[in-house]
Amino acid sequence: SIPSESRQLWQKFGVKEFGGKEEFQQEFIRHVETTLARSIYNCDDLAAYQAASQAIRDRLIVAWNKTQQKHTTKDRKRVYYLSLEFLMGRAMDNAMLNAGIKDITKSGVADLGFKIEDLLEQEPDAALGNGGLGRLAACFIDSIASTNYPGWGYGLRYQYGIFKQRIVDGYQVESPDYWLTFSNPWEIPRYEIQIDIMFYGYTRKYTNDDGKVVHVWEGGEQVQAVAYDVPVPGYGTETTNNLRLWASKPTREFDFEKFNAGDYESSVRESQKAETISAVLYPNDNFYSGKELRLKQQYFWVAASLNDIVRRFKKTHRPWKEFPDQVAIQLNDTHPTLAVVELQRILIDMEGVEWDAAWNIVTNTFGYTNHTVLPEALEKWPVPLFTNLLPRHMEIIYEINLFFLQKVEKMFPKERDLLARVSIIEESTPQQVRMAYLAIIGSHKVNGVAELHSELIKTTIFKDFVTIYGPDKFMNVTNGITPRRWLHQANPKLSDLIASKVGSYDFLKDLNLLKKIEPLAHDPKFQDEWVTIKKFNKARLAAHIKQSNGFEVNVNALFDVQVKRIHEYKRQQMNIFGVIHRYLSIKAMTKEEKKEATPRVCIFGGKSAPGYYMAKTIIKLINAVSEVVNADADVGDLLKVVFIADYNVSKAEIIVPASDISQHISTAGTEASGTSNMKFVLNGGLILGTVDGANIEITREVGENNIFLFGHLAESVEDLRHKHRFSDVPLDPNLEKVFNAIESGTFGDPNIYVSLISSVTGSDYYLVSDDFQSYLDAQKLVDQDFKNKDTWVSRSITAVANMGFFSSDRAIDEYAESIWNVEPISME
Ligand code: BZD
Repeated sequence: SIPSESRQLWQKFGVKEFGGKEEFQQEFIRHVETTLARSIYNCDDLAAYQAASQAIRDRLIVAWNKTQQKHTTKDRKRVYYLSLEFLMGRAMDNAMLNAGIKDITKSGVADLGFKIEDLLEQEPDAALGNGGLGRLAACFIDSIASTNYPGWGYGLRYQYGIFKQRIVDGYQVESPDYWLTFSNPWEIPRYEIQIDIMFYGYTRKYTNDDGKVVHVWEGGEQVQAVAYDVPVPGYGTETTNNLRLWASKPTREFDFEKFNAGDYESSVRESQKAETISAVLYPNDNFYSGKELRLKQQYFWVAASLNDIVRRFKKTHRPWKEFPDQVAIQLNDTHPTLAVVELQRILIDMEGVEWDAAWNIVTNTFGYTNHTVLPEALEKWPVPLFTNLLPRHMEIIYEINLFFLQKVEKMFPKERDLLARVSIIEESTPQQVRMAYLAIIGSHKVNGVAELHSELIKTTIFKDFVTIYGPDKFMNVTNGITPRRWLHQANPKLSDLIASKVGSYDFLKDLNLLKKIEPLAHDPKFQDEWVTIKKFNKARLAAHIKQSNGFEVNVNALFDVQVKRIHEYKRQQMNIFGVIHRYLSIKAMTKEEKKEATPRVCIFGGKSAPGYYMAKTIIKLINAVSEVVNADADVGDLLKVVFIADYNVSKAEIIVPASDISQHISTAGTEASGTSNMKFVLNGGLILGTVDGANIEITREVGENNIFLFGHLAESVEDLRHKHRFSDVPLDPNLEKVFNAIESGTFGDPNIYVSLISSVTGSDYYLVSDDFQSYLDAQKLVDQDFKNKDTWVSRSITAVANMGFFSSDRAIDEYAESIWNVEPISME
């Protein structure tokens, strides 16, 4: 470290926070001229974005360094959030906001000839996630920093994020999202942090001089993990935490040998192979496909992260039993479950800790969050594949399973079936490793993400484990969203209006303060301002639609939005069938009736997994309906159908504030929580939804009058499915009319939709027909209620006023208190 006589100099010239606009401008120009090697003559918006982000980045790094130093000196327990996905979106606006330099930058770049909005548009989304799970991780690390918890995220630095979606001839077409073309100013490469990761090979054991059996794993393939750090600034605090993303690189020795031997080609091939590990994000959400490369990704990331965490712990020279007092690790779904096995392996094979002591440490360290009850989403790895890739881990899993089953047998000696049901190994051909069971057994707490979901996991997929461990191991932490991005950044006008009424922006840190606007729900002036802002946001979206889809939509129409991953359980098919029903009704209307009708713009958006045929068919149908309806002169402004291509975080920031109604209409019991439902309501839209996921808690908070609920309840779903399987259930008559229209070719070649229709006329697993009438009734009510502008706006205000609970800050406090046992560290 630096000798004390030199330190003054370091302090004197250390990078400081911006004193004002001019210092920002100076830094901006310095980066244009040196970092980018450009000048006043060739600085376009992209270069200006890059220079501005470099200037902001420098400040983030200063805060980052300070925070890390503070956390190291304080030496308190940290939390590590392991997630294969962090769907961050753009960083610049958030960085300016959280660093408190938004005004400086905005007017700073304006003086220099740029508009801040244009610069922000230059940034590609960091789209390292599929949907809700990845976005939740992004909201959570924002909240961990904003509430001053010492916490790091660990993930993979994919070179390709979620694919880009185009619509060609009505179909989804995917192309790669290479988001690193112009380099990424928001990451700090840490080439010095390199960790060797092994795969394949074999295991052997021997007895050492002390008579102890030692297990050795000799890997067959080695790659290196290189760290890239992304600073995560908290809002209204100096705390800047770290998101560490791993990239895979070939090991130098390995490369060198072959190269030296003259085998250039295979040397290059091998090194490319190493890089493929972290190359691409798997584009499935809520679907498991057992690909070896995916398991490799999981182990690569888990092993690198644990090595890092353990190294940090060892620096403190504490005894191993104190590990769980210093480290909490949260498993975001089962994707990082190998961490349980890897920590056990490090402790027993590398550090010589006894099995029981090690296992105690492991289980006290981990918590596991479940995000789904859908059977097709539960990870199960074939034992042969697993054994080949990770032979030592497989042995340890067998051992964990043996001890667990022995315990269960002792507790329930008469229940032979129970053992087979809860075994980590499923006795199928081939055998499978049930990752969720391993995660439960290896953690001290298991949580669901909304009340209903947390109850469901206890009574269905994890029922036996409640019998074994008792109910206290299982809990609920309802999801939340960060109000910084999802209110202030996405909807600055609404945020400003609220601030002007409640006296400050403190609600962005304590969302319960929104309650203060409730008395204004019937205040005509406030209502006017509220409505004006909604109109503005609708016009902003309409401009986007004009640009991307090429047609105008009427901003006075009701904007009805469903944007999320396309999945049968989310029931976009029911929505588009409803749109067709509306279209047919309009066609049958008299002139007088048309005058009374509520005009609607039905907006869809979302990606389908590339291999998900049914989801792709739904996209095609939406686009086919859009084409017919939008061109039909009989319909005019009464109905427009829009599919917004390539839905992502930055598009969500435009779409969410513009909704009057948003749809969250999953079959009851299938959507674990949903988080966009929270975003829409926070922005003054009302929900049309089923009694599912967080819709239930949103209803409790905002009041039954301020949400449109419909459909069967979760408790009836099983019976209904049973009926479909074992008797003839007549198709809903309105749905039949819709199907007749599709089958008669109203929306193009009906052959395209045969399987989509028979999924409903057949077993109707998602109960589209059962819920259809109730859905149409709810839609009718929406149409009627929207005409009454006064009540509509007061409902919108009341709903927003009661959304405080859904801040991810609250969710993080709950995790910290009841699972992690970590405390905030103030930066003062
Ligand atoms: O997680 C989603 C659930 O479907 C939502 O109900 C919930 O609100 C969010 C956050 O808890 N799950 C996912 O988004 N899941 C995935 O994206 C995913 C990705 C890979 C593999 C399995 C699932």
